[in-house]
Amino acid sequence: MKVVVTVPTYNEIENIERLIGEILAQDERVEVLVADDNSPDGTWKRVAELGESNPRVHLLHRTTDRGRGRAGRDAYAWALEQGADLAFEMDADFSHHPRYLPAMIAALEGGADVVLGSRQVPGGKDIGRTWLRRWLTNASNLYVRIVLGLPVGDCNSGYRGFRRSALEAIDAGHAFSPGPAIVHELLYKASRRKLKMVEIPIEFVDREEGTSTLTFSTLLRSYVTILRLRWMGLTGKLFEATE
Ligand SMILES: Nc1nc2c(ncn2[C@@H]2O[C@H](COP(=O)(O)OP(=O)(O)OP(=O)(O)O)[C@@H](O)[C@H]2O)c(=O)[nH]1
Ligand SMILES: [Mg+2]
Repeated sequence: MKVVVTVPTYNEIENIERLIGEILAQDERVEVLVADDNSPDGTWKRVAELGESNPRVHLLHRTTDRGRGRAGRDAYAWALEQGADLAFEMDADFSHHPRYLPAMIAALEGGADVVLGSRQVPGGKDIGRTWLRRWLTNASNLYVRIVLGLPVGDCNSGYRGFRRSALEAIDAGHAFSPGPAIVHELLYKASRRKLKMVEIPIEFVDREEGTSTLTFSTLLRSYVTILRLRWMGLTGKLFEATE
């Protein structure tokens, strides 16, 4: 069985090497794909070097069309092309710890189509964030859950895994969200396809190294995108749109 763990990166030089090491240590079937947008700090160079000596490490070096969503889309397309049976996505900043991967893999092997690393199920936690950031996360989570009618607790989780059939059912390789809203787009599509979703509790730890790419305008834009997603779902356009 082939398991691909994809990691979108932008300026994650402080995290990437240790992260890759810890991901690979979780399960010998795992391969890593880093989808880097030509990070000025040279994250992609480090990954390329690691890939030279380790065939389980792969780099998707993107030089145009920068974006968290674009990188995610291309990473899923790559995983499908390479024949992955299971594909995961996680952040590079250790907010999503690799130690949860075995339980997430087991959930997919046990029959789930989609698995989420979740802060919003018993045992899940949000650590090291300011109350304001936690409040923002909770409020935005509630908003997304209500507007899109999602059957899960943690709608904002970017830590997730899919069976191949699920990725195909939602056509993840052609996701249209350019930015972080790809997280919601794919979840909404999965729910519209009635895929079986399972949440695994995680302790979400705030970024310690590197800098955040989250800005207020990105946040606002993603609220509008949620409404757009809902509109597309209502008008039957959700699965027609690509880019
Ligand atoms: N390829 C690519 N990856 C990105 C881009 N923006 C962010 N990322 C990566 O996406 C993941 C999530 O981004 P974060 O900066 O951690 O966003 P966040 O978790 O909302 O905010 P902080 O943890 O506070 O920084 C990280 O692995 C980033 O390196 C981008 O434009 N292109
Ligand atoms: Mg982060």
